[in-house]
Amino acid sequence: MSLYPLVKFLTSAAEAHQLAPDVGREVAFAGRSNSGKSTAINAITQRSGLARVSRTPGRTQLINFFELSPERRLVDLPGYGYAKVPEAVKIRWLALLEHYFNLRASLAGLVLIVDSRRGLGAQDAVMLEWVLARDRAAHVLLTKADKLNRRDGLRVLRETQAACSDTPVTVQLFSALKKQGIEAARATMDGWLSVP
Ligand SMILES: Nc1nc2c(ncn2[C@@H]2O[C@H](COP(=O)(O)OP(=O)(O)OP(=O)(O)O)[C@@H](O)[C@H]2O)c(=O)[nH]1
Ligand SMILES: [Mg+2]
Repeated sequence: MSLYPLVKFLTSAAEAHQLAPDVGREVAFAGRSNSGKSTAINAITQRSGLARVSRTPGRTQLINFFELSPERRLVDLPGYGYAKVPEAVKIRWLALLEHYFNLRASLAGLVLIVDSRRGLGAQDAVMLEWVLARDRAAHVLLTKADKLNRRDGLRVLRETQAACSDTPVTVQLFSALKKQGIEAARATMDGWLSVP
């Protein structure tokens, strides 16, 4: 049986000392503000109300931890790239993210959420560099694929795969709305979390 529907909220962290205990394994979700991180977590866990989804970018300002089992977690990281956030707040978020990636022993892999209409951006590339530098796995979900026709979806997929071609990063199309790519995303996460 899948672990994902058993998920429950664990804790939120605004500062480094509030992170959940660094035990077992966890999969983190990062991406631009409004790229669909919270929506992807809800789709993968089949729990529509779990992570808060908002039309207002910058909604997830905390690191939110969700527990699948006592030593398995999903982590919703604060989105970056939202222009209206004050500079001082942005710097604090980035410092918290960098702290998280540098010190988190239980981080098994990163699911990088990228809006398929925008493609990989500079800050997305920084996230990939951080996790690859620490020998962690990374998988890109090109979200909101329902907003592209088939041809454009495949083009973005190929371009993103080409951009990651000299790394172990894997890429797929994803749509929470159309329930596209959910099984593939789970299969990748199962491997990282060592779910039999
Ligand atoms: N059409 C479509 N819309 C989506 C999809 N995924 C997310 N959205 C919409 O995109 C918006 C942002 O989604 P969120 O999941 O809140 O994005 P987020 O990355 O968690 O945003 P922050 O927490 O602000 O960083 C919402 O209006 C969602 O309904 C998708 O697969 N298809
Ligand atoms: Mg969110």
